[in-house]
Amino acid sequence: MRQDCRLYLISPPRIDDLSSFRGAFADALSGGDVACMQLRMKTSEGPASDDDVLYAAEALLPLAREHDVEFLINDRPDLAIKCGADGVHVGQSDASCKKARTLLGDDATIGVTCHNSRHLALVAGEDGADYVAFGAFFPTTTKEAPTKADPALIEWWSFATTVQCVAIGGVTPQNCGPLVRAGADFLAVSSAVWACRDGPASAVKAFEKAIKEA
Ligand code: TZP
Ligand code: MG
Repeated sequence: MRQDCRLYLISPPRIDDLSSFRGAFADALSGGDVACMQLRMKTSEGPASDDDVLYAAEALLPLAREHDVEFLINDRPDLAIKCGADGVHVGQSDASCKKARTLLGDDATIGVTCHNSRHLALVAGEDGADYVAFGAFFPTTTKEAPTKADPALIEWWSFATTVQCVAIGGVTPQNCGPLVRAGADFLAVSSAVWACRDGPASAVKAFEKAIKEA
């Protein structure tokens, strides 16, 4: 049992109806423990406009605060500052972790995509990342994930460092056991929650149970 592994939500790549998505987010938060929400509004066609991201953040951030859930913005430290988010998640081709830290300050949460690379993760850790994200562990249609990762990477990381790690990519309540047992600090999930047939709350509940039983 790894009760210290927690759920990290990633928004759907497109939010066409913000009021309906706000309802889905509230539903997810009512389902059980959620550590974090990352607003990631981008598809293979490109990112949403800055205004749309800020508008969505304005609608969702108060809910996150109410539930003591960290609210992060994908890719853009500048937008994270503008909307008052808790931090940012950056990829390898976004602002560097160091730059994000300079912009956001010591108290901000900064996470870095490290694909399946020990080297990238060690560099991110050295640069002061609060967490590194590994993936994709399972097939996903939410993003064209460039790399495949294995739970052994998480096991090595948890043994080698104290920097937290996030497991991402096609994670579901049914397949998350090996990631939890390997020592993942967070399971980052999008479609398994937002596209759950029984609704987001039921998905969050199912993750909570799967984590407890792992
Ligand atoms: N990075 C690697 S896979 C992925 C991201 C953002 C998408 C995760 O979404 P899902 O629906 O949980 O596979
Ligand atoms: Mg990015």
